[in-house]
Amino acid sequence: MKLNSKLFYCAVALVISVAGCKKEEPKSMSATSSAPTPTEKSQPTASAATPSASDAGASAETTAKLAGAAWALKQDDIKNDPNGQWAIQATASSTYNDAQGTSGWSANQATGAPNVDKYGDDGKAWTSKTPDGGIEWLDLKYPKPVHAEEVRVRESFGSGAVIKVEIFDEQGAAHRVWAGNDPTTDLNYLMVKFPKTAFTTDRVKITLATNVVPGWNEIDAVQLIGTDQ
Ligand SMILES: [Ca+2]
Repeated sequence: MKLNSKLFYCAVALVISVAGCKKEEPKSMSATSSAPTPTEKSQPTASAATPSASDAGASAETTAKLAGAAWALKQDDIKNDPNGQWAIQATASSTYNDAQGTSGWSANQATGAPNVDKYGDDGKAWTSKTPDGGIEWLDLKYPKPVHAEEVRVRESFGSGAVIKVEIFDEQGAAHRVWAGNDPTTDLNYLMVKFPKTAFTTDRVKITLATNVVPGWNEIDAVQLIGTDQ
């Protein structure tokens, strides 16, 4: 009996100490394991540029949460931008599986408001016939001609392959508003800002070099920002 109760207390003590250890371990582990998250998802942090996100005292977890909230707010702001329009028609250099009409990955999957919720291969976005073939383009039409000042390309997979953005004037002449190295990563927008155009436009063309980012490069939606005047 005595031995049994001794054993019992020993066991209880052991359980408590183990439980104590267990509690502490995940805590310190979660701090280190969540630390890489903000840097891993550097795009939302960088594009959000929220001063509070870089508060020295903020824990890694808080920073990640703030970055997540900033990302969500940005998505919402863009979706509801009163000067923003989503495409109503689109053609492309090629489509996966030669998709036509509104089939998955067709050019038309890049029309309308964004509808891809998660970074990854998704038929609700446009992609080209081959993943790494090289130059591909997406040509989009908008309901209302505007004096444009920005184009926002929502990339949903294999982000970072856009090399050029053009808009077209009333005479159909192309005006290059951006060319360069696309910094987009994850599910996010390439935001191309430029001085408001004197002409009006209702057409945007996005050119990609699909070979620069291995795998499928998908575009969920493209927004044209501009005003009547
Ligand atoms: Ca889409």
